[in-house]
Amino acid sequence: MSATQFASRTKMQHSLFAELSSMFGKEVPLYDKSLLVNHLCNRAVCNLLAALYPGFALTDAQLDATSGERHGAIRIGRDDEYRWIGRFFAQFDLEPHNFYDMTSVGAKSQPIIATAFRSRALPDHRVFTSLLRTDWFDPETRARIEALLAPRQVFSDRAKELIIKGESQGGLSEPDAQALITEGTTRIFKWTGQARDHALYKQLSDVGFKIAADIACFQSHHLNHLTPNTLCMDLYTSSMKHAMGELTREQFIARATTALLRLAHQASRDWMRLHFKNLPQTQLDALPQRTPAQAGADALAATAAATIAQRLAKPDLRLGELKHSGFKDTTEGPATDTPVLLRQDSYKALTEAVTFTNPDATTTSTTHTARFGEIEQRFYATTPKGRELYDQALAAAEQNTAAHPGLAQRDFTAYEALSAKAFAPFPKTLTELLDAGLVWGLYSATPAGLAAKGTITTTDPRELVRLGYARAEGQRYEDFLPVSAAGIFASNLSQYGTKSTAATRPTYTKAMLEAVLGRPIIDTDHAYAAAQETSLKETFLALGLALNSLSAAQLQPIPATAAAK
Ligand code: OOG
Ligand code: NI
Repeated sequence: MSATQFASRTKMQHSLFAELSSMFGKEVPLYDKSLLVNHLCNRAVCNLLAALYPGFALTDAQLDATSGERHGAIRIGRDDEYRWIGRFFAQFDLEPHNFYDMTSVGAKSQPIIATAFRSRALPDHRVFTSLLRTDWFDPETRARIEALLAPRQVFSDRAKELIIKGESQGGLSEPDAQALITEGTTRIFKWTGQARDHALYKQLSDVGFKIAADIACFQSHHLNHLTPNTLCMDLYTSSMKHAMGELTREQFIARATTALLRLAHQASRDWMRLHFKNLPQTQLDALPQRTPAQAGADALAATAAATIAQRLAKPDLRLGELKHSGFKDTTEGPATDTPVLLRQDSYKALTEAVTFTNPDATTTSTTHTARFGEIEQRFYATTPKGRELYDQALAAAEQNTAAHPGLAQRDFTAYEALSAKAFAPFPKTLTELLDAGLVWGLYSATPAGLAAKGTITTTDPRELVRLGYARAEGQRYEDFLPVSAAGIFASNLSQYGTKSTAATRPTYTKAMLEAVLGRPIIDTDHAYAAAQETSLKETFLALGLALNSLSAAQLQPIPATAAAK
C-alpha cells in the first residue's frame, strides 16, 4: 500500500474526536445539552460580530467546525497501557507535549505524572493523559493496586494489531483507520459502569487514595471529561447557570448582556484571528470594522440575551431537571479582560451508577463521582516573563478570593472587579502584550515591507510592525496548566491531594515518562519560542535585513529547561 492510499491522519483525528463526542453525549446527557447551550451562545456571538464586521458570517457548518475542538482527559494505571495509548495516539498524529508532574503541586499533589497528546502544528484536539505511580504508596497498598490492575486488557488484540500495522506500513487504510476509531469508542475510552473489587475501592477511598480507586477499579481508560471550546466564556457560564436553575432570568439577562458588550469591545481583528483560526486570515483582514457604538452593540447585546433566555426556557434545555451537582462558582484562569493562556469552567462531577464485581463473584451496586463538564476558551501563549506575571496575578486573585469568602455568589460584579484588579498589571491588547515581551508572536513581512526592501532602516520588530512593514500575530496557547489540572483532580475526587505513604516520597522526571512511552516528549516552551524566532528570521530575510541585526534581546531567551512549569 502506498502512502497516498493511507487515510489522512488529520482526518482520522477529526473523526476520532467527533465520534468520541457523540459517544460521550450518549453516556452523559448533560454533556450533550451543554453542547447545545454552547452552540446557542456561539451563534449569538457570531451575530454580534456580524454587526461589528459587516460581511462576517459563519454558516452552521463553519460554526460547528470552529466548535469541534475538544480536549479529553484519561487516567491510566499501568506503564504498558500508557505506552499503548501513546502508540494509539501516534496513528492520529497526536504527539506527547510537556511533562506535567502532579506530585509537586503543593497540597493538591497527586501520584500522577502526565503528558498531553496533540498535533504539533495548529492542534485542534488534545488528551491530557495521566499515569498513576503506585510507588507513591506503602508496599501493601501498592501490591493490592497492582494486582487489580495486572489482568485488565484495555486494548483488544485487534486494536494492537491495527496499531502495529499502522506503524509498520506508515499509515492505515480507510477501513483500518475506522476500525481503530471504533476500538476507541466501543472499548478503550468507553465508560462501562462496571468496576471491580468494591472492598478495595472503599478501602482506598476511605484512607484518601481516591485517585488510585478511580483508576484501578475500572476497566477502561474512560474519558473523565471532554471539553469543548467557547467563543465567550462568561456568556456560556451564565447560560448554563440559568439553565441549571442557579441564576434567575433577570440575573442571567444582566450577566449575558454584560458579557456580550464586553466582547463587542474586545473583538479586535487580533481577537478575531485568535478565535477563528480555521477561517482564511485574508478573509478576516478584508472585512470592514465598525465601533461597538456604530454597530448598536448595546441594543444588540440586550436582544441577544433575551433571545437566549427564551430558548433556555424551552423544556429540552431545562437542565435543572436533569441529575446534576451544580455549576462551579467562578472561572479558572485570568480575569475576563486579560487574553492570556486559558480560561476554564465546568459543571461539577456527576454521581453515576456503578456495579462492582467482587473477587468472590458477588456484585455491589453503588455510585462513583468523577465525570464532569468542562468548557474552555484559549488565548495567547505566554513567554516565561508573561508566565511569571500570570502566576503573580493569579496568586493575588486567589488571596482576594480567600479574603472575601462567598463574594462571587453574593455580589458577582464586585467579585469580577477584584479579579480584574489582580490582573491589572497585564496589558489587554496583543500589540501591548507583544511589546512588553509577555506573549509569543509570529511575524511575517507585509507587501508594503517587501516593496520597501532595501530602504528599511530599523531592525526593531516592534517598529517594523508600527511602520506596516511586518505583521505580528499572537501564538495561541495550546497546552495545559498544572495548577488548574490539580484543581480538577481535587474537585472531582472531592479530595484536596493524596499524601504519599511510601517509606520515602518518590520523585519523578520527564525522562521516566519518556522511558514509559519509548519516545521523547516535546517541550512547548521551547516550541513557542522557536516558532517566534524562525518567523523573525524569515521576516528579516524577506525584508533584506541582516540576520545579525536581530539582537538576542529581540529574540527572547529560549527556555533551556525541558520541564513544563
Ligand atoms: C485531568 C485534568 C487536566 C485540564 O483541563 O487541566 C485537564 C484529569 O482530571 O484527569 O483536563
Ligand atoms: Ni480538562
